[in-house]
Amino acid sequence: MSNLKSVIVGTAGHIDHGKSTLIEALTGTHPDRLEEEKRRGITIDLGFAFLEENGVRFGFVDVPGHERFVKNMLAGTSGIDLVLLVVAADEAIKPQTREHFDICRLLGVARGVIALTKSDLVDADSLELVRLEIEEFVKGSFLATAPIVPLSATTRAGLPELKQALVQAAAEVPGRETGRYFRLPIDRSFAIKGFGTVVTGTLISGHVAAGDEVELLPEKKLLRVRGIESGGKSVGRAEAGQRTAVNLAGVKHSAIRRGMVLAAPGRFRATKRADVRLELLPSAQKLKHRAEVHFHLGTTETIGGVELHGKGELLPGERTLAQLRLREGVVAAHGDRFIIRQFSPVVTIGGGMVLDPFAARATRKDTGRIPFLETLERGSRAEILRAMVDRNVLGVRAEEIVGRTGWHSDEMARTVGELIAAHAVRAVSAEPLIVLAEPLFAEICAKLEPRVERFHTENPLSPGISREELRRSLGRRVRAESFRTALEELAGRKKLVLEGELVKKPGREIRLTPEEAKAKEQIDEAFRKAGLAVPSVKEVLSQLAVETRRAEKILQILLRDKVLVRVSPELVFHRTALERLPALLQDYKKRKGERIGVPAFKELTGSTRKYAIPLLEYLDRQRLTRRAGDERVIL
Ligand SMILES: Nc1nc2c(ncn2[C@@H]2O[C@H](COP(=O)(O)OP(=O)(O)OP(=O)(O)O)[C@@H](O)[C@H]2O)c(=O)[nH]1
Ligand SMILES: [Mg+2]
Repeated sequence: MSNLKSVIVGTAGHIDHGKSTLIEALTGTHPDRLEEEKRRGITIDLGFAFLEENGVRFGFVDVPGHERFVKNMLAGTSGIDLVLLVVAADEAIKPQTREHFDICRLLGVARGVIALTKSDLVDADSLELVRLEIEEFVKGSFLATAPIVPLSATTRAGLPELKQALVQAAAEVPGRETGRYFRLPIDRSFAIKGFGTVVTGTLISGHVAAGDEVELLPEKKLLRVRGIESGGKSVGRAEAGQRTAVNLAGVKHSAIRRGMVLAAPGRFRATKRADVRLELLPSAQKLKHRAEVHFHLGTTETIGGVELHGKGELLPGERTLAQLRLREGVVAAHGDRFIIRQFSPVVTIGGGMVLDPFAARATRKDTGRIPFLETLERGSRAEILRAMVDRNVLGVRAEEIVGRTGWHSDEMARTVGELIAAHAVRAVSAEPLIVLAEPLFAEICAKLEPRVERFHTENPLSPGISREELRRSLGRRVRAESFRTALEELAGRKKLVLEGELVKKPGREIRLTPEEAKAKEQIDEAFRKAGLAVPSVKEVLSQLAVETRRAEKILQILLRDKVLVRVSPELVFHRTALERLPALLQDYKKRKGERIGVPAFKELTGSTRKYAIPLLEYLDRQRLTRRAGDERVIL
């Protein structure tokens, strides 16, 4: 069973041309399920049937031909591998033959088989005429070389030939992306007695297994997979390219609708603004900038406004890059195909491919958008990543790369690795991974060095600039991670030295002039001599021969070197004075017990109240004492 190739075939064609009858003739299952369908003899909603033939497991999606149900047809056609275009010999090509054909082409269906049904109703000459008409119709298209098989579901003539043509076309269907993240656009939700909720759809990427946790979008609800069926059989796991029924725990079937998506948790999210490649059908009327349209993607539909990039209007048959503003959030990934239909009257007018599912608002100033989108459309993975990174001065997070490209995180990591090795990007953070374009990174480095240099020139008495101040000088358009990495880079290249919170140029020593050196000694001396009865800072500085600003810098140096210690905003003590305190306290504790009040402390240290309180608070902070009411406990 596992070596069967799964291929999804969607029918297409005008109403009453014999699509459902043909599916029944091929598979034994009549795809029409609804009471109303049986009564009216037409298909209204999607029908499903399966066939195993020559090593291929065909999953058929039968669509309605009625023009009023094209939106159901759209939900069924996205995700098919092959189209079975049905043309009745007695009617030939009709409006929905054309519309369905256009839809298949716009959705990127690459191949198919053409069934010329009801051949029992016409003579050989008429049959030949219709065949010519069809050949003319598909000329130059994806169906140009598709076999045209005349048949009759009534007499069963031509059915073996059709099966053979399907098997042959199936052999050419390439394998799907099973390595990407799981995504299943839902086309039905119902309940089965004893099983609970079941949803079905065409699995378009990745795989899903019983026991998996999946996310229902756009609801963002986590659910557990109880079981899986594919092709009408219970299976442990289903892969991209298979019709899949998922039995879900923890949700009512009525809470799930066509258009919702089951996906790998956290990997997809809904978007309301996407940049796309858009193509207008030759049969459509011209499309104006900002026109409203019906938008269909996967099994979902909503209304959207079309903003043409750099154009006032789009002429029939033309292509352009555009931005779609969607009324409701839609789960979309790079490369997804979509269809647009005219607002009113509702007819298919075009479609295209999603390039950037999380586009920024379109602005006139953004001249880089068009080349960027062209790269997204045609570029290699490395080119795409590079273009994304180049457009973002802040750098790009791994999560964003995966979200905008639809790549698996392994593919993303490999591509990032290639670009790092090629020195095109720089990882400024590993966890979470954030990459920045190398030229932008180099620019940050280039700004930092002269900034530090200038700081030294302007502040000769300061040992270095604080990281915080240096960071601020770069402005807000630099991430903290980029700044940190740039500092490390420059430190590694020995261009800068990092010392705790300070950044300086290497070999940069504070060079004091003789007067400054003298002043430094004087300050040191003044505080040392004072012991615990310290003078005010102002008083000391005012007695120096150097100007106040420089005197303050010298004080800073003494504080930084911990010769002096700031105990309160106003009070500075010499280290040697403070170093005496623990011994004094311990001695007191031995003599008088562990509690000491403010008066006793004043007496012990020979200080006044003005000093005693800040000193005690300092000692509390140093955990040498602990406050207990009005007293302190010596620790
Ligand atoms: N004589 C003859 N009649 C056919 C053949 N195939 C289908 N029919 C008849 O054509 C009518 C329409 O067939 P359907 O299979 O319902 O057509 P359909 O394309 O599915 O129609 P919609 O789903 O409504 O678009 C039915 O009455 C069929 O019995 C055929 O090969 N020969
Ligand atoms: Mg039908």
